[in-house]
Formats: sequence, C-alpha cells, structure tokens
Amino acid sequence: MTTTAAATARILADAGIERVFGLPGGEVLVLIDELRRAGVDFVLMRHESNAGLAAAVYGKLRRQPGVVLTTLGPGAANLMLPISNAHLDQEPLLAISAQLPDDFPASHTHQLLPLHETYRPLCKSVGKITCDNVSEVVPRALADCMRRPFGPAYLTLSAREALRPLHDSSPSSRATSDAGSAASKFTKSPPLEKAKEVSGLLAKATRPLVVVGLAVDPSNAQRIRRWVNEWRLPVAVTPKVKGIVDETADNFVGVVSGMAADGMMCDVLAAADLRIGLGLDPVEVDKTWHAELPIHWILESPNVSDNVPPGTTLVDHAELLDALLGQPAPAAWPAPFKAFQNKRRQMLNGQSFSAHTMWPGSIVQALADALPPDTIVTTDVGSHKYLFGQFWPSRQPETFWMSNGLSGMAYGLSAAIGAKLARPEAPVLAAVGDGGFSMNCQELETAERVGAPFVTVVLEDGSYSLIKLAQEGKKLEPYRMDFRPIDSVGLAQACGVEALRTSNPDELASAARAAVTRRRSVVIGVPVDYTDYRGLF
Ligand SMILES: Cc1ncc(C[n+]2csc(CCOP(=O)(O)OP(=O)(O)O)c2C)c(N)n1
Repeated sequence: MTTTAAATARILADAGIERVFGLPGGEVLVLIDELRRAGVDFVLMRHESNAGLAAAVYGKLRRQPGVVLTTLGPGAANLMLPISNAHLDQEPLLAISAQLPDDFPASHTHQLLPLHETYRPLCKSVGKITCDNVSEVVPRALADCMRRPFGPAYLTLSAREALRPLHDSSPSSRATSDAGSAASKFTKSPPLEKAKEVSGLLAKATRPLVVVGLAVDPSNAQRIRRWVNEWRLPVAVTPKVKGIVDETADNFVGVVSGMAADGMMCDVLAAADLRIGLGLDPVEVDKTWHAELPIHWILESPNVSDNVPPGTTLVDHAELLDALLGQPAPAAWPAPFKAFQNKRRQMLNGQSFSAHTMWPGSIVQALADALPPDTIVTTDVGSHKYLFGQFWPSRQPETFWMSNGLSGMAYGLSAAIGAKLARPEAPVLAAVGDGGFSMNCQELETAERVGAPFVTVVLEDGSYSLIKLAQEGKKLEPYRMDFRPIDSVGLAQACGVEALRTSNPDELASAARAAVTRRRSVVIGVPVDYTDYRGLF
C-alpha cells in the first residue's frame, strides 16, 4: 500500500532531489522515514531558517528546487526568513511543513497557524498535499519554483494525511498557483530585431555600461563573457551575479547596488551615456537610480513580483547574445571609466588605525591571493558584505552568494553548507560579521556532521557595525549598537571545529589555504575596527 507520504517522497526522489534540509517534529517523522526509504537524505540542521537558506542555495546550484521540511506551528513559522529570501533573491525553494488535519475539532488550536494565508503572498504556489492530489500538487510545486523568476512554493502535509493510502483519481484539493501570470503576459521581442536595436544604441554611445543582474541564467555566462570581451564593452554586475564575468578583467568596472564604494558606483552609472540592464532586477538596488536614469532593459523573464519596466519586451538571452556575437562591435569605447576603475582599486590599499586590528581590505586581498578561483564565497549581512560584495574578485560564475534582495542576516553559514553539499569539490569560504555569526554559529556542528567543511572568517568588531555607521551617518547619539565580544574561536571549538585568531594577513592566508587543502572546517577570527569601514563606504 502506497501512502501519501511515500508518494511524496517518491516524487521528490524521481525529480532528482537527493537531499531535504530541515528540523523535525513528530508530525513529519513518517515523511522523513519515507524519504529515507526513497534514498533522499535528510540533512538535519539546528534551525529551520538556516535549513531553508541552505536548501535554496543547494537547489539553485543543482538547477533544481531546494527542499526544506519542518514541523507545523513553530517550525513552520521559522520558515518566514528563507521563504522571504527565496522570493526576493530569486532562489528556488520548496518548503513543506506539517499542519493539523482538516478534520481536527475546531476547538483544537494548539500549534495551529494560518500557514497558507501567511506564505501565499510570498510564494509562487501554496497547497495542501492529500492522498487525492499528491501526484499533481507536488510536481507542480517543484515546477513553480523553477519558473523564472525562481522563487518559493509552499506545501503542507498533515501527519494523518501522510499515512492515508494513495487515492489519486480526483484532483480535489489543488495547489493555488500563480502559474501563467508571469512571462506569458508580456510581449516577446524577436532576438535579431532586439540585437539590431542594441547594436544601434551602442553605435551612438561613447560611455556605454552593461549592467548584468540577478535574472541572467548562469548557463549564459560564456556568451555574456564573449560579448563584453569581444566588443570590449565596459561591464558592471550586481552582487547576486558576481562571477558571471571575470572581475579581474580590464573591462570590469565594479559592482553596483548597495555595496562598498556605492557612491562612486552611482557616479559611474550617472556618467554612462547608455546603461544596458541585462537581467537587471531592481530588487537588489537600495537606491533610486534604476528609476531615475534611463536604462535599456534586456530581460528574458519578469523581475521579482512579476515586474517589468513599462514599455519593455522580453527576449531570450541566449538567442539575443548569439545574434549580437554574429555581428562586429558597432563602435570602440577606449576605457571610458578608467579613472573610476583606478580609484576603486586604490580603495583597498588602506591601513588600519589600530595595531591590533586588520584593515578590512587586507582581509579580502589576503584571502583572494590564498584561495583558488573556483572558491565559492558566501557572506552574511553587514559591513563585511559591502566589503566582499564590492572587492572580492569573483572569477567564475555561481561562486558568490549573499542575501541581497532581502538582505537577511544569518545567511552566510547556511549558504556555505548548501554550497558545499552541492559542489563538494569547490573550496568554500564564508565571510561573516560577529553579529551574524552569533545568530547561527551552531550550524558549524551541522557542517562537520554532514561532511560539508568550509572556512569561516569572522570579522570581529564587537558591534552591529553597519547599523552603528548608519547611526553615526544620521548624527544620532551612539546607542546600543555594541555588544560584548563573544569569543568566536571558543564558539567554533565548542562546535568541534578548529579555530584561530589573527590580525596578520600572511597568517590569515596560510590558515585559509591549509584548511581548503586539508578539507577541514576552520574558523578564523579577525579583529577589525569598525571605523576602518568609513574609508570604504
Ligand atoms: C535578520 C536581520 N536582522 C537585522 C538586520 C539589520 N542589520 C543589517 S546589517 C546589521 C549588522 C550586522 O552586524 P554583523 O553581523 O556584526 O556585521 P558587521 O556589520 O559588523 O560587518 C543589522 C543588524 C538584517 N539585515 N537582518
């Protein structure tokens, strides 16, 4: 007899899902057991939020939805952060949690929350898995996550329904889906026509800037690289797509959308006489330039929340890039942003004012020199994210991960676990602040247990420094932004991970290099002075 839980597990396994991340409750034990029988590993984590974040990165890297499983009530409530992140950061995430059965007495309110109503506005679909609809609802939710823009879908399965024998003839309770409301609403441009238009605009431009954003597909990385390199086009990227072009190349101008040096990058955007937004999604932009400056949008799917700038048509990126590559460059643009590029590079060469701390720029430089180009870097959220987001020299696609549409703290370590499980051969570096680290450092134990070692660099400044700097910027009294330093090294050791502290760039580099070659997790605490960030922002 096949039960609803067994059928759910089989559908996930048949869809190529090899791991489900989560934290259990009694109500999902049967499904976890069926997953085990179907050969799907359950990655036990220490907070549902972290499990959801890890799952989404794991899924996106594997070109499939990440799957997170939680209990009902509190476990399901803890999914708000990863579901919001998957929504705003375009990550494919199928979240499944338990729920009370429909036929429970109305007086039973223990752990009862309106989960579908809560998650519906953030999800591409929500639904209830039943013995009647499992073979329809689960595949559809998986497909919804992978419909561009990628995003979350949410399903519930009650412990009672999980045990019911399959009865799959009448699709009585379907998932409510927004399928069909996205790309099909918008007009498509023929790629050749669009290529002519783009080429024509470029022919007239003297300072063009291609801005590549979140919504490009990494499978187009080689085409994008060939286009900007063969035509010698100046190119910038948003943080979420770092690595789509080689950031050590001459034509790389910088990272736009809220990172370090953002004032300068806004000046770059204003100085350009043609801005081409290739897959650019304003969800990453915390300023207003995307609404104020004219942008020639090249989108192949709507942006987050199904937005498409007025008058914009959609076009297949691969076909458009092939058409562009079939033509010669319509003009030459001899490094129109050179002065900005030089200034950006020089910003890293500062020096800390304190003898006991390391200049933040030296941290990036030491690690970039030490670690191989295929290193996957994750960051948390804070000043360190701005630093790495702008200055980490990404060289390969899909090697940089941060929360930027949502910008939610506690992303860095979770993302590192998901990335390492998806790409076991790649070295992984998590760069986090001491605030974010203390939100989820317990996942270091998870990383060790599930065989996902990575290097964590904790930038220790004893404060929520980004917010402290914002407080200063608003000319407010310094108030409650500092905490007593928690010993990151001691915390890591308590989780069974090797750890050291250094303020010496060479020591930092050799510790990071040794850790990735020995395939061991190591945490490196690096004291920084928050005032040093002032020179970088
Ligand atoms: C979940 C969440 N809570 C609060 C914030 C607001 N916030 C953004 S950055 C930041 C400070 C982060 O401090 P830390 O992790 O130490 O990094 P640092 O800024 O010092 O590099 C805070 C509180 C957020 N983005 N996400």
